[in-house]
Order: sequence, then C-alpha cells, then structure tokens
Amino acid sequence: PPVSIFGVPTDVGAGRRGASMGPEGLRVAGLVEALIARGVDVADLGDLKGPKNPWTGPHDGYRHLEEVVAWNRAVLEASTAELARGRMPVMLGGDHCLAIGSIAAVANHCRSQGRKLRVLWLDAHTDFNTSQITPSGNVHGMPVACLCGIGPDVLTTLGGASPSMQVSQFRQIGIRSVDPDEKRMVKEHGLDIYDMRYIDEVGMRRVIEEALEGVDAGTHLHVSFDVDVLDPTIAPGTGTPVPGGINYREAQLVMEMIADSGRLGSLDIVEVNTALDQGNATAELAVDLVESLFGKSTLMRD
Ligand code: DIR
Ligand code: MN
Ligand code: MN
Ligand code: MN
Repeated sequence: PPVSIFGVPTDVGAGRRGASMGPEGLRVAGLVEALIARGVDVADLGDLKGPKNPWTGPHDGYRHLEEVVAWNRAVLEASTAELARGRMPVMLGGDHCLAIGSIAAVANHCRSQGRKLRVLWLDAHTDFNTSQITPSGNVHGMPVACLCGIGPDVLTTLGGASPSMQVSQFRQIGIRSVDPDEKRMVKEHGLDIYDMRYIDEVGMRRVIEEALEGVDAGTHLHVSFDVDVLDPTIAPGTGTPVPGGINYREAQLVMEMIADSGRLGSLDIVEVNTALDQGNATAELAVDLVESLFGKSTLMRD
C-alpha cells in the first residue's frame, strides 16, 4: 500500500533530550528517497505539533504526563486518518511513548476491519513499567503496559476502548534490559519475549519464524522499531543504549523476513537521538534497515 510518513518531534517521554530531532535525522539520512527508490508510493506529511518538553520531575510516578497525552492524541489522529485512507502510517519518533497513540490507532482500525493484529516490538527494553514501579517516571518505559490497559486512564483509554491490545498480540525481540519489578510484571502477564540470550541460543532466523507464527493473510503486522534494539557500537545515537544488542546481519535478517511475510501494515521508528549520535550514523542505519523492510535484497529469492 502507499505509505504516509509523519514526524513526531518530541522527547517528552524520554530521560535524555534529543529524540525530538529524530524525524529530521531520518529525513536527512534519506528515508523518503530510499522508499521512492524501492518503488513505494510515499508522502511525507511533515511533522505533527505538540507542547514543548517542560523537563520536570515525576508527579504521581509520571514525568510530563499531560504533554505525553497531548502528543499521543496527535499521533492517534494522524495514524487513524492515514489508515482510513488506506495508507500505511510510518511514524518517525520521537521517543517510544508515542507508540501508545500509533498502536491504539492500528488496534481500532483492525477491530473495525475484522483483521487480526500482531505487534513486533524490537527493543532492548520491554517498556512494561507502571507509575508504581518505574525507576525513572519516563513514559517511554511504559507504552506496552498502557496499551494492555495498565496505566493512567488518560493513556489506557486514548483509543476509546480499553485495553487497545492483549498481551498475546505482542512479540518482543532483542530484550536485554528489564527493571527489577518490571521483570515480575512481564512474567506475571506472560509477555512473549525473545531476549538476547534466546537469540544467541537459537539464532535470529528461528526467532522471527516463531514471532511470525500464526500471521496470515488476515493479519495486520505492526513493527515498533526502537533503535536501541541495535548494538550501541553500530547505533550509538539513542538515549538508553544497552550493550549486547543485535548486530548488523541479525537486524537485516529481521527486516528481510518481515518483508517476506508481506504483512507489514504500519511502522514506528523511534528513539533516534541525533544529539548523541556519531554524525548521523544511527539514522543512516535505520534507513538502510527500512530499505530491507520494504523488500530490498541482494538476490531474488523464493
Ligand atoms: C527504563 C528505560 N526501563 C525506564 N526504558 C527505556 O526508565 O523505564 N525504554 N529506555 O526504551
Ligand atoms: Mn522502547
Ligand atoms: Mn528501548
Ligand atoms: Mn538494506
């Protein structure tokens, strides 16, 4: 389908400033041109607008909740509109709190169309914190919980229905940093997690085969790509780098296997922090990977 790109220049959910420059970093790295070169019908809608980052401490366990809600409402509206036009929303973050809005929109869309929804959450982190257990108050550590109905009403009901998602619709890949209480939470709720140890043990091919199990012609696949899933040696431009991430070949294989599934319906590219990058290397790598996600490969295969 045709693609609609929009930027969401904010870091209100993050613990370091600079993810707000992610959209422009990705554009400067040639994202739009790369998709055009793939033969994709792509429109860049520009950037959404929202409140500035007040950069204050947590209130009741959340930093900047009001601003997080405002930005997510804008994302929800933009994603909903593009899905309704039959276009694939590609959200350029911005920090990962914005996936609350983008995935709430996709969940509504799938519900109204009677389609199944599978979310591949590519991340070093499980993002399943709550206000009670968060070590930081940063909402970018909470979007998966919020989408599953665990969080403040203003976020869990953002899309209207609560919860937008069932835990069983998520597959989390590349995980290697989970906070102590968050560990209990993801275990209790039964999140399907492919952590780095599992990737090491069985290899990325099997991981993605398993994560895509049950995805069929009636399934919408949403990819939420937090660039901190990548090893910091190849993707240093992100706010919470964690050693031991997926390498270049593994990342390419993930993207190529998702492309082969033919089911990609929507995409977030988040946590590119150009203020922490070496040149624009992280955005450039993200663009390289998105090319593969849209079908670029060395040979024709079947
Ligand atoms: C940490 C960091 N678990 C927190 N989370 C991040 O603050 O909740 N998620 N960086 O992407
Ligand atoms: Mn994340
Ligand atoms: Mn992360
Ligand atoms: Mn490529």
